[in-house]
Amino acid sequence: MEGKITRIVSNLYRVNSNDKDFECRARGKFRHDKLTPLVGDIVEFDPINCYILDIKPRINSLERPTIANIDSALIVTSVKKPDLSLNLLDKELVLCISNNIEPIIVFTKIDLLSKSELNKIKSIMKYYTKIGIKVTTNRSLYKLKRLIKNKTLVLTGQTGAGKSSLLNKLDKNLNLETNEISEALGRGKHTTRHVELFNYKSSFIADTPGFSSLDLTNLSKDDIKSTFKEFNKVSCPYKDCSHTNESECNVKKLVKNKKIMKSRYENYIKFIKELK
Ligand SMILES: Nc1nc2c(ncn2[C@@H]2O[C@H](COP(=O)(O)OP(=O)(O)O)[C@@H](O)[C@H]2O)c(=O)[nH]1
Ligand SMILES: [Mg+2]
Ligand SMILES: [Zn+2]
Repeated sequence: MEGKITRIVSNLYRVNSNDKDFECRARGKFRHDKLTPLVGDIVEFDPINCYILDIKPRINSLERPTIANIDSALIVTSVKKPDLSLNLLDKELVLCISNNIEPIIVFTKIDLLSKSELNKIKSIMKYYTKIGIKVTTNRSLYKLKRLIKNKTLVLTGQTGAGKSSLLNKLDKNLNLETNEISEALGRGKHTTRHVELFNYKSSFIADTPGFSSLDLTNLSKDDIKSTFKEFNKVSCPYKDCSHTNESECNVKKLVKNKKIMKSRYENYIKFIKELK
C-alpha cells in the first residue's frame, strides 16, 4: 500500500493511508542506503506487518523543520500585534520560492486596523496579488480552503501571528492552544519539537512554527533576484543587471515611479547585503 508519513517518534513512523493511520517501522535497508524516512515522505508499506518498504522520490525537502514533499507554505502574517513586517514577509517569500514551494500569504488581525490602516493593507494585498502571489486573510476561510486543497503545506509566521488559531478555525477538533504566553512556555519545556502533519480533508498541514531559521545563506544573489518575480519581467540595458549599482536600471526607475513597491526593492537590497 502507499501512504504518507505524518509523524515520527523515535523509530515509529505513522503512515496515513486512506484516512487510516498505521504505526510502522523502517527496514534496516534505509540505514544502509543512508536514507532516512522523513515526515511528508510518500512510502510504500506493508499494512499487515507495518513495515515501510520503499520511499518514493521527493519533490523537495526542508531541514528546519525536517519535512519532505511540501507543495505550499501558508505565510501567516499579522498586520498588528505583532505589527506587520514586510521584511519578514519578503524573506519568507524568498525562502519559499527558492525551495520551489508555492507561497500563500494569509493576513491576520485585519479586525484591529483603523480605516486608513485597512486601506494601506488592501493596497499591499493588491500588489502581491498583482505580482502573482496568492493572498488571502484568515477571515476568508472559503478561499483558504480552496487554496489548500490536495496539498501538503507548512505554516510559517511569527509567534502570535495567529497560526494555531487559523488551524483551529479550519478544524474545530484540533483544539490547539492559542496564545503567545502558553506557546512561549511550551517552547521552553519541549526542547525537541517534532514535526507532525495533520490530515485535513485532502490536505496535510505541518503543525510547526515554520522556517525556524530564516537565513538566506544557502542562496546566491541570483537565487534571491530570481525570486523577486516582478523584477524578472523588466529588461535592463545590462543583460545581467543586478538592479543595484548599475547606472541605467529599469527596475530602479519603476521603483521611483511607484510601479514596484519601494519596500520590495529595499528588502531585495537588504537580503543581498546579508549574504556578504
Ligand atoms: N484580533 C484578532 N486576534 C487574533 C486573530 N488571530 C489570532 N488572534 C489572537 O492572537 C493571539 C495569538 O494567536 P495564536 O494562534 O496563538 O498565534 P501563533 O503563535 O501564531 O500560533 C491569540 O490570542 C489569538 O486569539 C485575528 O484575526 N484577530
Ligand atoms: Mg501556535
Ligand atoms: Zn536593473
